[in-house]
Amino acid sequence: MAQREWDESDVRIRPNKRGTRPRTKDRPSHEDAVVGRIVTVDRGRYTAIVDEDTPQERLVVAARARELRRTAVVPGDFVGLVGDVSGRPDTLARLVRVQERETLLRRSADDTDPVERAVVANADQLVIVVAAANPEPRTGFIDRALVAAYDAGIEPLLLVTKADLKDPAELLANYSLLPLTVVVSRTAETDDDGAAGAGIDARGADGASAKLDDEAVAALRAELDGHVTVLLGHSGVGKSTMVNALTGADRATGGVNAVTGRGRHTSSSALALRLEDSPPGSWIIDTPGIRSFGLAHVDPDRILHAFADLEPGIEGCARGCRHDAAAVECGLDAWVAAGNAGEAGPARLASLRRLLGAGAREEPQDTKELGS
Ligand SMILES: Nc1nc2c(ncn2[C@@H]2O[C@H](COP(=O)(O)OP(=O)(O)OP(=O)(O)O)[C@@H](O)[C@H]2O)c(=O)[nH]1
Ligand SMILES: [Mg+2]
Ligand SMILES: [Zn+2]
Repeated sequence: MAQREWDESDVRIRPNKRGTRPRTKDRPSHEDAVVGRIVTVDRGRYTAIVDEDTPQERLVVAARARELRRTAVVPGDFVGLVGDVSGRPDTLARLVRVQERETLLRRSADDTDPVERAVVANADQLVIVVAAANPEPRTGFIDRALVAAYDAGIEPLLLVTKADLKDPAELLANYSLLPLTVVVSRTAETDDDGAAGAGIDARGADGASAKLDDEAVAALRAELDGHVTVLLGHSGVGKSTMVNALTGADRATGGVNAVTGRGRHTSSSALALRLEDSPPGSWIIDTPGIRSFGLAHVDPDRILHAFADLEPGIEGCARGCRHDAAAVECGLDAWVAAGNAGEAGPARLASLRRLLGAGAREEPQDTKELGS
């Protein structure tokens, strides 16, 4: 098989008495490597787009070189590729380098798990996706995602789907004082013969993706030009449905289990898709549904930045105040009680304190790929 030729071990220059790992100075410089943008990762195979936006543009599938065994490579990464980079069927290139990242969106499995998982690299926008209903939205998830976005230097947006099922006004009241762009989406009005939109999870008559309201899709689309945007949310909230509407792609979409209220994890790996008719470099990345958003990797001092509506309230705090539930005379209590953070203030403060109480202090160790 052609694959055999490019076994990872061919990175090794010559047998090394002390083990199989090459000494640094023996490593090839790979100056001839071509650069590609990773669009998807699946079971150890890395698919990159090479010579993007040129007539030579192609997809190249690669295996990670042995020396990168412990390096996470995720969609959005720019990588160096050597070997057979023709992109012809059944060829396998070798991924020998990961370029320095502008941003890296990370999460941990839970707040005490020090192992970070890399989600996507080089995104400059994060669309936090929640459904108005089915599955029920959770402000805790949104707040965590906001923390992760700010921590990574990524601009967050909130997308509320399935507004045809429930008015999201109550949910959105929590975020009215944040400088946060919100897009609300729903299915298209059904015509009299009711082709689409039957049942709580709308499907096309052909069983394909729900037909979404054009205006809602256009509203999100307007935020995406010139950006690399990642969609993140629980399973079943409609990420892939939206990506299909934005790109004309045909990502599988699935239902939400009526008993558990959970999606079925229809998408199993992240996929970056180019936005046609947008400036070059405009990409949207669909990700598999995630259950939790652990923040073990985030310094607790940075959590407050995701609560811009509360942040001014710490002026009344004693020096060194941690603003957490154990803090005595934290200025935030008076600030919120005086109505400075609006009606949602008490809920927002409670959410902040949940995160401050949960934040692990341990140093993260390894970075794993999402889902591993
Ligand atoms: N009623 C209604 N249903 C929707 C809407 N958007 C998506 N759906 C339905 O919700 C279900 C789940 O959609 P998906 O796009 O597969 O959800 P996902 O977020 O990609 O899920 P995972 O891939 O598992 O993470 C599908 O049956 C969609 O047709 C909407 O605005 N309204
Ligand atoms: Mg999906
Ligand atoms: Zn305080």
